Amino acid sequence: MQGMNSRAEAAMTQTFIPRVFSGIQPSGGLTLGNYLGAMKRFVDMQADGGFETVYCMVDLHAITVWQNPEDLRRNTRELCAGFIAAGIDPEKSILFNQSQVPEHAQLGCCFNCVARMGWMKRMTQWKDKAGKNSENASLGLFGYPALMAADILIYHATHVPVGEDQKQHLELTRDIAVKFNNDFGVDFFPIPEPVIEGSATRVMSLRDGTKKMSKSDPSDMSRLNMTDGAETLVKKIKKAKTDMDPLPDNLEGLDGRPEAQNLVNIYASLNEMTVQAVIGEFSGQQFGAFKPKLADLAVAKLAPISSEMSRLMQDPAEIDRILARGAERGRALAAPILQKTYDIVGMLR
Ligand code: AQP
Repeated sequence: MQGMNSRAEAAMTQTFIPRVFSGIQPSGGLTLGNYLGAMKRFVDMQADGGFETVYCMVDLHAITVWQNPEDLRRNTRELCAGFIAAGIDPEKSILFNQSQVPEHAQLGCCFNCVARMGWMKRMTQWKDKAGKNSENASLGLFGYPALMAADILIYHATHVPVGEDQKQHLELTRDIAVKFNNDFGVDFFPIPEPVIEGSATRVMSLRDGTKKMSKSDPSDMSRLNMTDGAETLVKKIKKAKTDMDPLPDNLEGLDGRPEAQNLVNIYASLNEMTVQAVIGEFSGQQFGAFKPKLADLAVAKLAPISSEMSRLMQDPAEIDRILARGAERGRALAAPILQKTYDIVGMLR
């Protein structure tokens, strides 16, 4: 990844170890949006070598909306299998589920007292997820961004790879770090940098190009799941909504065509090419011709990940061991940072 080393160096000059943190909720199956928007970056940053990398299945975030306990356990293991199948090496990166490192929740408790109600009320994810029925939404959902800030700052993480939808939460994390440092007159928490890169930072629903592809969308046809078999991937791409026009010969030709833009972005990201290059290759062709090419590409890139996930899922005890070991390593980093936070705040020990 270009520029990554210079970013790592910049973090070092601020005396913070260049460290990456990011998480994914085990709130359903892993989607292509999670993979292209987040997980591919996680793998790049692990490969970069300039960072320590900490990746987490954020189960405490998942329960901010109802989760069936058995499904949550299964989804957490499956997500862990997804991380490993996509290229996260649990020896190189620290990989665990959030609830096994209680320091996340403990620092989250402190940050609930730093974050302001007004900041939370402005979060678009809160407004979208709570909807019109916000009186009935959980307090956890409202406080989600303060716990997310704790996830990141409990490791003094300097860089956070995320999809576009998490940008606002990252800004709030930075606000919390600044306010804590100012309130206590310290330079304790780093101000982490979002890493939002690539041509698929916001993968959209296959049924509606104005809506984010999401694991919790009631329509399974709206998303590609990382566990979908070849036949399902082909069917979903074939049925994906598009318009009647051919692919344009310039980028502006995709303006106002969200579904077309989305499929082109997905192709570019899966094939590691620019959107411009995709347009160069397919300009003038109808989506009827483009979709089979996209489907072949999706099958070629995703099927190996999906089959490795199924293989790993056959040994849940091994997944549990990986998570427990990752949690132990996570705690070794998090515990001293929590203790120092408590000292700064004035807790006796
Ligand atoms: N459609 C997307 N395009 C690009 N990036 C995406 N991410 C999620 N959807 C897309 C990125 O994946 C990471 C993990 O997201 P998450 O699971 O913690 O929460 P989310 O953003 O709320 O994802 P979902 O799929 O929409 O989950 P539900 O339906 O449970 O709310 C983040 O970096 C996110 O940006």
